[in-house]
Amino acid sequence: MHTLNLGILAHVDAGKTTLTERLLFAAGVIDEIGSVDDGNTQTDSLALERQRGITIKSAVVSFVMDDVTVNLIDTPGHPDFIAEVERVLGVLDGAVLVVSAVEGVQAQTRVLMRSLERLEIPTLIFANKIDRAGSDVQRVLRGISDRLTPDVVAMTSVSGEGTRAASVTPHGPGNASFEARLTDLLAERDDALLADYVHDESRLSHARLTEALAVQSRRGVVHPVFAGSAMTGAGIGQLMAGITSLLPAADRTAEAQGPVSASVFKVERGLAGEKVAYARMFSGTLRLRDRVRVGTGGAGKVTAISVFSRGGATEAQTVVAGQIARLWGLPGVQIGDSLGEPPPAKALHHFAPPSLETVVVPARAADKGLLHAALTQLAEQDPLINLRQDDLRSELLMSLYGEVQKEVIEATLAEEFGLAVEFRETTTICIERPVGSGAAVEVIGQAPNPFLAGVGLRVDPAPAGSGVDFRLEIELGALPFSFLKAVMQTVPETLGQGLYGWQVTDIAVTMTHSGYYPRQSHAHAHFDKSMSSTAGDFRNLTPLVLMDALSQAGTRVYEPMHRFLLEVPADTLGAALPALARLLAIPLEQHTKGALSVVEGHVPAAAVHRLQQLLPGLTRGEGVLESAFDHYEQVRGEVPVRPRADHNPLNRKEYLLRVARGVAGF
Ligand SMILES: Nc1nc2c(ncn2[C@@H]2O[C@H](COP(=O)(O)OP(=O)(O)OP(=O)(O)O)[C@@H](O)[C@H]2O)c(=O)[nH]1
Ligand SMILES: [Mg+2]
Repeated sequence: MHTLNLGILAHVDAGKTTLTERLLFAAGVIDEIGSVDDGNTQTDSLALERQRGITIKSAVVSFVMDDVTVNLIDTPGHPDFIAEVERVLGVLDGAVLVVSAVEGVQAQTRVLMRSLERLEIPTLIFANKIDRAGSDVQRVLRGISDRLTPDVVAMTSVSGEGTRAASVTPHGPGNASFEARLTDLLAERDDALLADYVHDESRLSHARLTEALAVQSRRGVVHPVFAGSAMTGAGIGQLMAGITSLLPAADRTAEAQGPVSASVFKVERGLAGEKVAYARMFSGTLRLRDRVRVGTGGAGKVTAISVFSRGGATEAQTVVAGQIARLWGLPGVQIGDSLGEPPPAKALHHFAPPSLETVVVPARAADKGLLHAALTQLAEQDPLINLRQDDLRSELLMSLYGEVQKEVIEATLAEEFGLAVEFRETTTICIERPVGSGAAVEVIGQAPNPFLAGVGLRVDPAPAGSGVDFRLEIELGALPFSFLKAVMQTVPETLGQGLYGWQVTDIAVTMTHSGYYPRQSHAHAHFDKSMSSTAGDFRNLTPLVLMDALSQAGTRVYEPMHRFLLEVPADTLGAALPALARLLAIPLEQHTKGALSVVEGHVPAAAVHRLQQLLPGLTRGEGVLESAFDHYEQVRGEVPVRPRADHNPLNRKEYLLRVARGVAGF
């Protein structure tokens, strides 16, 4: 049996969930087609998805076609949930990118296609909604060639477009223009084909071309385009044939013998509140009661398995290479973890970090504890919901992608946890980087050092993207390992808040000095803490020294910048450009494309939502904005300061007072 892990991706409302439903029906898994509008589809199963008619979480279903088990992952199209899509990208063998035949290629379609190409995921394109008024597949095909990729070929022709009777005919043998297009496209990357073509044109049979198309499509270098309607079923047969013949469905039995290697792309809570991990097996066989390494640290024992096949997931004893399973018994598991050996690098993917942060406040003050517990649980299912506690102001902060995600979290808290919340002060998440170098030393036994520890640290700027780099300039063994560990753990914790309260990054911290009193006691007496260093002394002293060094080095605050692409009707550009300037956007390129003006550049993440709101008014509702995180840039104008949230003060006196009160340290 062959398997194919297939993602359905598209911009919001293109018809992914409806197409999923249609494919399940065509494969005989369901007898009736559910509808997004009635809230009864297989994959939009969350109450919130059904109410809103949008997909929020990725969902897996499965069907068998010919001799291929297809595990289909329906993904959300809204950009606020892009993290769901990116996680799924790492486990796919192939994808169907859906484009609406009415709305055509959208900004989000381009974002998705770029990721699919970057990860070399073989992708078919499906122009959906040919039954709807306004459908224009030819225009969409041109849009695809111009804006997505030129390496495409239309596999079908459409008649009766824009009506319920719209139908689709596959291009077959004898269709000269189709074969000419195939020859052109395929010969570019196939020397043998090119030679035959040059040598004797008649030798390129339809079968030969179809085979070459399958080879190049499975390699992800050309993209066959299908058309149809998920609603009426037109064109679905052709698409299904394409899925099995043009994507790399493979017999992965041989890989089942290898070492266990899987990737977790989704975590949810089971009926009893237990964690359930969705994992795609890349190699090996995982059996019930097997112990498996989870991520780089822990391990867990698999207590139940259910494997996706012929419909939903069914209980199983084993899961093998190529399959997707739901796994129980891994309490520490998180999205993005590998199980066993780390899977091929493609499965490990970095997401643009969320760039917003908001304060969450329970409507009833008494619910604070409950809110913390609920958000912690949500954050487990979505590792990008970063929770942060502001101890001084006693507030909870949460990181976010956008406003729709915020609404969804609010509704989830209300429905699943019975909690009403308010969001206050949405701000951008900045970072700090050191400007120069700085050093500080506290010697053991020398006032004013109040701790039985000696620590010297130097900080230096490090390359962008390098994070926190800890180095040693003391001799290895000069400090007992438990003390060194205490310092190494405390450094990144302390750097969680720099001079302006933001996370300090791209910094090298070098330990230049150490000192400790060995474990000692008076004769015949017990261990005497007043004479012997403890790890706690090092944990308490390190922030003091590090912040001293950092103050000397100085830091600058950087804000997240998005790369944007703005398409507006040319006559509205005059109104759009001043708005961009007011929002501190930096246009880098500008050109016209037919009746459209295209502007590309950088814009502060903080301004993206505002720009999105202004756009319809500025462009008669026709402007399209695509934006994604690009880099950090030094804040222009007033430097934002984040309220300090913990035991990590700037000044020594305040810090020592807090240590004395037992607030700081351990
Ligand atoms: N006329 C017509 N309507 C369709 C077709 N496919 C989907 N729709 C409608 O388009 C709307 C969106 O469909 P969905 O299947 O939810 O789209 P989606 O891509 O899953 O949306 P998100 O998951 O929220 O991004 C619904 O109202 C569907 O009924 C189609 O082929 N023809
Ligand atoms: Mg959907």
